[in-house]
Amino acid sequence: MKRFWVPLALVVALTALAVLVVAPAPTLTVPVTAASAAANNVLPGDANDDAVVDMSDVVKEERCILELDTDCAPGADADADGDLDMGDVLTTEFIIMAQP
Ligand SMILES: [Ca+2]
Ligand SMILES: [Ca+2]
Repeated sequence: MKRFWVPLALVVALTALAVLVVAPAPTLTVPVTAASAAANNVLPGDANDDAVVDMSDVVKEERCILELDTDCAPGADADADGDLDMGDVLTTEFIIMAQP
């Protein structure tokens, strides 16, 4: 019986891996109605508009992406591409990690 389950488990694992590798990643993009951060000379990543980029901005961006908040500052568009998505969250985290 074990001879049957081991190859079956291997096939299931490889199929799941193939689905993860081949399938395109879902995208979640929420347009930002305010102009991008670069256009307004605002602090990139400052989603809550307190003139500091910290983890509260990451939380704010995530809440705006999930439409739990609607008052994200233009700095939420941290990568200045005109929309708010997980790329901005990552960019904000990179900004935070680059701070001394
Ligand atoms: Ca902030
Ligand atoms: Ca963006």
